[in-house]
Amino acid sequence: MTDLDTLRSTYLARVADASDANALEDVRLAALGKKGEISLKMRELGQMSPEQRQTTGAALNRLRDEIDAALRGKKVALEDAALDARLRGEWLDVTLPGRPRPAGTIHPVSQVTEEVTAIFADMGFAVAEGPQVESDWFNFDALNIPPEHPARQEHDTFFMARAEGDLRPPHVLRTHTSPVQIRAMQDQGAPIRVIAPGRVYRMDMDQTHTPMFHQVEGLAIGQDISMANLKWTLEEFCRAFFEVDEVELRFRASHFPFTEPSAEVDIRCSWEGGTLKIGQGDSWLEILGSGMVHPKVLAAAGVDPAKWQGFAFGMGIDRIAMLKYGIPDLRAFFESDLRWLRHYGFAAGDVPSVAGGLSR
Ligand code: 2NL
Repeated sequence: MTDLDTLRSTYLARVADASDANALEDVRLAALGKKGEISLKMRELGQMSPEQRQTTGAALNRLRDEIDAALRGKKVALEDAALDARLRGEWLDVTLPGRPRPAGTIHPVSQVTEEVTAIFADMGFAVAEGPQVESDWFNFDALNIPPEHPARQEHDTFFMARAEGDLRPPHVLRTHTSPVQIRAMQDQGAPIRVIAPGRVYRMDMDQTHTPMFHQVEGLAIGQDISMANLKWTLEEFCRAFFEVDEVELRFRASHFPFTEPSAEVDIRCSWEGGTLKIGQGDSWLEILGSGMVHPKVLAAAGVDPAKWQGFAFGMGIDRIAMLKYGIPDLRAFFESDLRWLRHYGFAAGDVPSVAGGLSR
């Protein structure tokens, strides 16, 4: 093996072994740098005979080009490997969902409140809100509930504590959302169409009652609004809410201090196979109370009963949520059990609308 053959195999091996850019630069300097072995051999050409210089010079040029090509090739290979390593480190699976599913869910009470609001909004009812701590005038007197009425006794209503010596009547936790509608009539006058959903409080606690629950009341006052308008409005509501084509309602005469006449409303249903079906069957289910607003209530709210009349109704949101979504136990509604909330809760962003579907 000639001198040059040894140089070739030595440097090509060192190029192949270089593991990074610095090692490769060391190899380049050792071979092709100013004081590199190939460069030193080039310098020796000057002392050679012309024939020898020609053959050795050509061989040295070939060797220099060969090592130079190997160095360039290795440089590209090292850069490619470095880029591959970086891309592997920065790898992102773009097929994964961009946003994880939110951990929380919409409570059935919130969902049903939104559904009820969407249905009545479609029929021209605005939403009214008001305080949960009310004066006894707004909660009772304005609604024609007399001082001796059982609801006004100590053990049925939550009364707020008073300072000693304060002889004014105590405020109460509202027992219905009717006071919200009294305030709406005082503020806006007639004609008016509002619903008032919200929390209400009664001193009651058993299998089917919680001391706080949710109610939605509705009110429509005009010059000639009648029980017929009430019946159509409630039928329309039930069709939309229970998502059935036909419903049948039954009005039973009843009594409330704030309406005259008053009616409790049942909806036709069946319990076949243990599951509730609304719209057909041999059973009736009570779903709400209603009536024509009592003239004294209109007067208390600043609306002239000689000129205006209308209907009102009230129903339990928790109760209709249980009926629609097959939730068996009322008390679980307010226990904040995460498993219950995940099971009965609704996906955020499934905003109910009459056109787009209430509960999909
Ligand atoms: C029920 C019964 C009802 C009303 C609520 C009402 C409101 C005003 C005037 C007159 Cl401002 N009435 N609300 C009327 C009838 C029945 O609720 O069983 N609720 C769960």
